[in-house]
Amino acid sequence: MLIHKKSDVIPSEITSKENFENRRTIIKAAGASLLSASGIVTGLFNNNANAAISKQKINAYLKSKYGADEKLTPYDDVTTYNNYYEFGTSKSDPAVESRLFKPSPWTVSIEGAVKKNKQIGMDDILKLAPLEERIYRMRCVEGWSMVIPWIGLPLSKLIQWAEPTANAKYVEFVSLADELMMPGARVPVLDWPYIEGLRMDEAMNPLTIMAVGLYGEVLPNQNGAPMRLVVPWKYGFKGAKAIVKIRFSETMPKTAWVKAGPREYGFYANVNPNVDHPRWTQSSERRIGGGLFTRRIKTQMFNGYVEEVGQLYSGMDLSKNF
Ligand SMILES: Nc1nc2c(c(=O)[nH]1)N[C@H]1C(S)=C(S)[C@@H](COP(=O)(O)O)O[C@H]1N2
Ligand SMILES: [Mo]
Repeated sequence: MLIHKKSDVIPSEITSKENFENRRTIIKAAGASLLSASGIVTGLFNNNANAAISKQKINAYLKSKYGADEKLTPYDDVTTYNNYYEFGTSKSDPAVESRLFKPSPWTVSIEGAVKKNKQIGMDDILKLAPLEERIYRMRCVEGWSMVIPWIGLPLSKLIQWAEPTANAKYVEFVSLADELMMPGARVPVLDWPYIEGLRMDEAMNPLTIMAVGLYGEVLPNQNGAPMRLVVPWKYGFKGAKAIVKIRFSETMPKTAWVKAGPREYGFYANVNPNVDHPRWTQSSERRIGGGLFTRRIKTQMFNGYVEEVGQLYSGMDLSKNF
């Protein structure tokens, strides 16, 4: 994000999709995901390259009470216009460069202020709670947004399983940084691994989920397979992908973007149209999928989730705690 200019539309992005379509025909399908092994999904890969990383239906999930009453961003935009610097810094890179990424087997380590350190595999995480669909507005700090039908489980269920102690005031999420499978992780654009964090009450809020799918299918690699954080009232960079470690702590985690640019990216990162980024406005956004020349729409306080999360920040100066 530091490397982006004021305008969030750059020429390379306009042709990116075309390049992607051409390149995808030469790539073959990779390995099967763990969700199929656990019986939660069925369906085999076909020879469509994109199917290597998704196209596995998730059979059983609840339609949740949470959902934006808005037009969904098309699947192709959700899965080809991504930020995932471990796979490159342009929007079209992750869909292409993550094709051979293997999201299974997968184990998550639980550390820090917990009864005892432990590990949990993806299959056991999926048993912690029924999967739910959550249609959320997502707002990137760069000034664009999407509406995505995620499938996941409340983060609170995983935290309950983790058994944090009374000292746990914050939760830290660590993404995988594998230089072999992730070409972008060899490039020092960020201090790897990617780290994000939440205050405990934010993490326990019912809106906060661990996503394992989208559009009724297993999460594509470029969207953070096998499991990524989704916090819809915060800027998209909070949503750490491919999480391998969850650490509870008494002190505020040092997150990757705060380390990279503390004046530009805060720990809270709540969507706030009244607090501009030092280099661009946050008062409006471009909804992806409507074409490049559609009018920008107004950004809403807490991305429109004021009723659900506004009380978490009562008494805080949001221009200081940005
Ligand atoms: N590990 C990791 N997680 C990440 C990022 C990243 O570069 N690496 N980018 C973040 C940013 S800036 C955004 S906007 C969202 C994008 O998620 P999406 O591609 O699924 O829409 O992922 C977030 N999670
Ligand atoms: Mo972002």
